[in-house]
Amino acid sequence: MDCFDTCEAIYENEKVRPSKSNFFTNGKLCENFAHLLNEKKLEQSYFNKKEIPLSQSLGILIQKLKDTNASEVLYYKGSGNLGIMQSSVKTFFSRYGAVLTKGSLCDEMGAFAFEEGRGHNLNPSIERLLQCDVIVVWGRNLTVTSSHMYKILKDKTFITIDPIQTPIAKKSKIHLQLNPKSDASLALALSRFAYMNDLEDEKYLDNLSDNWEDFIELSNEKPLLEYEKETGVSLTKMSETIDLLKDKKVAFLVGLGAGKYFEGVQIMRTIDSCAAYLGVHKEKNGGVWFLANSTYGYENYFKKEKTTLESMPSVDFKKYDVVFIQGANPVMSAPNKNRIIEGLKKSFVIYFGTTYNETCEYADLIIPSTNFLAKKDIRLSYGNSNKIISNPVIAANKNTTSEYELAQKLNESFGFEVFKSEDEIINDYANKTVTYPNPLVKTFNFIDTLEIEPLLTNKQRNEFNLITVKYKSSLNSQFKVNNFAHLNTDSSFKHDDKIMVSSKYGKAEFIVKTSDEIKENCVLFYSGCKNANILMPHESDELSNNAMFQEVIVNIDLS
Ligand SMILES: Nc1nc2c(c(=O)[nH]1)N[C@H]1C(S)=C(S)[C@@H](COP(=O)(O)OP(=O)(O)OC[C@H]3O[C@@H](n4cnc5c(=O)[nH]c(N)nc54)[C@H](O)[C@@H]3O)O[C@H]1N2
Ligand SMILES: Nc1nc2c(c(=O)[nH]1)N[C@H]1C(S)=C(S)[C@@H](COP(=O)(O)OP(=O)(O)OC[C@H]3O[C@@H](n4cnc5c(=O)[nH]c(N)nc54)[C@H](O)[C@@H]3O)O[C@H]1N2
Ligand SMILES: [Mo]
Repeated sequence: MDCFDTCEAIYENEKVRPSKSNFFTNGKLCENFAHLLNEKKLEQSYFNKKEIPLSQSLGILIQKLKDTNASEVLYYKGSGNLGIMQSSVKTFFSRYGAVLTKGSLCDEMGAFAFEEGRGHNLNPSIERLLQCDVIVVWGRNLTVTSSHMYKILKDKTFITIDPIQTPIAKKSKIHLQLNPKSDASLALALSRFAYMNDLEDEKYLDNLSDNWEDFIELSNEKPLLEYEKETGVSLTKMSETIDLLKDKKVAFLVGLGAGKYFEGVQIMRTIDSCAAYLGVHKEKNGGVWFLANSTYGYENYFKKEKTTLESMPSVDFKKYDVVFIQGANPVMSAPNKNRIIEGLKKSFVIYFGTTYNETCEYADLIIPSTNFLAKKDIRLSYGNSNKIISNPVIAANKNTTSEYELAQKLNESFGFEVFKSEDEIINDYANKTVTYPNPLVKTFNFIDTLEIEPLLTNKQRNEFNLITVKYKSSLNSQFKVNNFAHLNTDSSFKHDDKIMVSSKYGKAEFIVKTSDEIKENCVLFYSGCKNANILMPHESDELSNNAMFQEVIVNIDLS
């Protein structure tokens, strides 16, 4: 599945059990793993909503691709399954000449930012994390989205930076409950406090970078009180934070939260610069952990041919005659839901996945993918350096096909070179030992200019910042659907009120749930909320082709 921990299960006496030998899984699986096992699988092909045999659906697919100009075909892959073999289909479509996507609905702004700063987006080792005293959880819902990792770290001292009082914020020694989209200001202000407290190691910084002083100058451009106003965090709390970090081994666990905006890359770079300035990359210190590049150092068996690329969040389905969707549920997961549905209605949609999801409603052709229990794959991790081989433990349903089988069949049908055998590819990944640069961060390019438009400055009564986060009992749009809008208890709306929420992208009704955990100027929607994505912008961020789910102000009225 798509999460940090890459947990591992074993199959014994026809039962799936958590692996005890896996350091992260450590004998426990999360709720979502159980949901994955219990969900209703797609076991039949459909054409125009009518059941057809698999051979026929594959025949229709091949004919359709042969009859269509490749540049009128869009291949759209989601992250329903992050196994390496899943990309085989993408390689086929690139050879065929289809349009592919670039960027992501997820983490590209961070990857882009970290590469600008230190030349790569790699996580330090787990050993380095374990030796840290203080963990700064920056825009990351740690207990929910990395529940295994949290269990390993639970006795550490935490500092959480999040507009929401998340479970990890409650367990933290300090919670900086900042205003949404004010993270760059907070990162600058914290750096400034570190500077004023002589925390910096000049000799180390001179070695690391030739522009660290420009970063400190940048942090000096505004009076501290300005930072307090922008972030909503008191200077006393900022100063306490720096006191707590002093002479400690520090890890920054950074999530998506701070970066879901137009200037997401600049914001993430400022956070990364703050961490570097504090010296977390020093030899005996911690580092910065994000959703790292998991394929670093491996041979890429599924290279893509050069072809046209469209930005993932803003891709317009209606521009294409044929849209092939694999392992994704754009009707629920992509921003500007109404636009997505309009687009799907106007093109020939082929859906290739394991379940009948909301996107299937708009599919002309549905091809069922083999369940993970019945296909071979290998999963690398963006959260740690684990690699897990997934062996088939049950027989595949005869009406389904795996990604690798489909890609090979398409290669053959179009006269393209077939791939090496699954075993050969997977064994190569399994046997390869990857070595990371040492030290991991040798040089650092600090951010030295910033241009960020604040979002909600003069809040009107019914205006709110939109926050959207992951949910404990679902994986993005999978497993559990709801239609709740979460507001602060003191907002003018009451628990169970029916409200109309609108933005410049659309409007929809929701049921209110209130709690003290939500910041007063925010409305929160969990991923998997039925109508939330109606409200969100489909435009790409400034630099990285990433979605910017939270770059929007919404209005709320009773409905
Ligand atoms: N149970 C579960 N686990 C998952 C997933 C799931 O759906 N369910 N999804 C997986 C996927 S695809 C991903 S990408 C990862 C993501 O993992 P996370 O990055 O942990 O996921 P988010 O839920 O996006 O959490 C972002 C956090 O940022 C906070 N936040 C929102 N706006 C701001 C802001 O302006 N500034 C700051 N500092 N914080 C802000 C939110 O309140 C939230 O706590 O999780 C993975 N793990
Ligand atoms: N409102 C809101 N929207 C969000 C987010 C949010 O926090 N809030 N988070 C964003 C993020 S970080 C991400 S990563 C995206 C994720 O968005 P998507 O990539 O669309 O992922 P899912 O919604 O999990 O849907 C994945 C689909 O893949 C299918 N699938 C599962 N396993 C397999 C398999 O083995 N093979 C094939 N072919 N299909 C399979 C499942 O049936 C499932 O319906 O959503 C984004 N959208
Ligand atoms: Mo994601």
